[in-house]
Amino acid sequence: MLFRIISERSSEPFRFRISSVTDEAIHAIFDSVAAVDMHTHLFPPQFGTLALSGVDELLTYHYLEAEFFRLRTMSPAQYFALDKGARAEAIWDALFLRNAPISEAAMGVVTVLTSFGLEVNASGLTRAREFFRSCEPIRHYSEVLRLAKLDSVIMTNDPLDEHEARVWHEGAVIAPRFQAALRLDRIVKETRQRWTSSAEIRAFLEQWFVAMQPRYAALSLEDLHVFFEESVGGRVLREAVLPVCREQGVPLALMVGVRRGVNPAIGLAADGVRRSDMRHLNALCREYEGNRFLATYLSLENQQELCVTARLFANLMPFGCWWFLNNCSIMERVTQHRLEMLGTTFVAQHSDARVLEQVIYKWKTTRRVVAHAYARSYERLVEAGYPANGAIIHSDADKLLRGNFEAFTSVRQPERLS
Ligand code: RAT
Ligand code: ZN
Repeated sequence: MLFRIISERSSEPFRFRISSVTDEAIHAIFDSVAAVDMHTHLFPPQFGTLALSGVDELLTYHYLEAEFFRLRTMSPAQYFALDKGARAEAIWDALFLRNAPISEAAMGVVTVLTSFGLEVNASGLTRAREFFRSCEPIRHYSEVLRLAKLDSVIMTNDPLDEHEARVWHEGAVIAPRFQAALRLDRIVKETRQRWTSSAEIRAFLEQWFVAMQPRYAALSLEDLHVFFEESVGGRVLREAVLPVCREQGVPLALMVGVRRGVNPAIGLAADGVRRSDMRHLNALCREYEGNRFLATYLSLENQQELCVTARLFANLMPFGCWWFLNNCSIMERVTQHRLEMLGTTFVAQHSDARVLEQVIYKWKTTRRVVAHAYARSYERLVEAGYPANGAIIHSDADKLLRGNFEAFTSVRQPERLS
């Protein structure tokens, strides 16, 4: 694809020559924009053992563990009886030396190692271990965020996790580029054991909103019908979560379509996917118009309906291609479709990284795929007669990778509880 880009603003910081550019220029723009990673499981070093980094952690990522079990070289029970180092060695041998690491997650490890000048070969694991051991943690964090071109990273923070709660209580100064997202899964699940009234849960949430200053609160679930049920979970959501989020001006992120624990034997990889009934999201956006919702759906079948719902409700922001959708081919298709249906009013992607260095490969892929999808639409736009404009492309890239999330989560509109 080749087309001309005309811009009156050649002094823009992204600095590309405005006279004749290909979609390479669009890729360069998407590559240059600093992103916000709005959903990860990363922690800065202040969180001690929760902050995962290095080759053994990369290899024992649950996405790879699931692929390892497919090979049937070892049962899950045998695997989980090993220590972390031995698990990493088994996966390295099976998925990287005996087979081509062709899957998205396996290829990602290759990308990470290559970005540090490391190779995948018989001595590669030993070398990689030496390399990561030699890295000074704080400097290494900055270097990884620089390589991934991330402005900031949003964590997943569970106030009921004792280790985490201790760090927050001790008042540790959290690295400024790491921000909180208050995860509600356990709070909703364990309500009955812990609290006796919605007022108590509201007080608990309010206290943690103050301590964490979360960018959003988040809940993963199989389906949203629970919001409308006469159950303990339903009441907590209606009487505590929704009002507190509204009052504090904090969006609620809904991560929908996960079936937890389908095969518990394989640990963190145990979860599956199911298609959801979109009527509940429609009802939530309509009946709770004072709330803002970020939403991501795990099932490919739900993607079009999510776009349609977002066209109906401006208090809904679709985000990312979550987990089993975070693959090149699906991400491209979903992003293309969102551009066609929503313009640039969505958050293109998050990494879901659990191990620090994963942001390097996940963001490299995201930038490439989102730029590609955008370039395809932009080419048609230029063909339709629109004068191509570098400044607008830059601003669109910024919205998709950072700005839409920032704008949607920054508007604090305090309201009184009724
Ligand atoms: O993508 C993942 O790593 C999953 O295990 C989940 O963490 C999921 O993203 C979630 O946040 O529940
Ligand atoms: Zn996640």
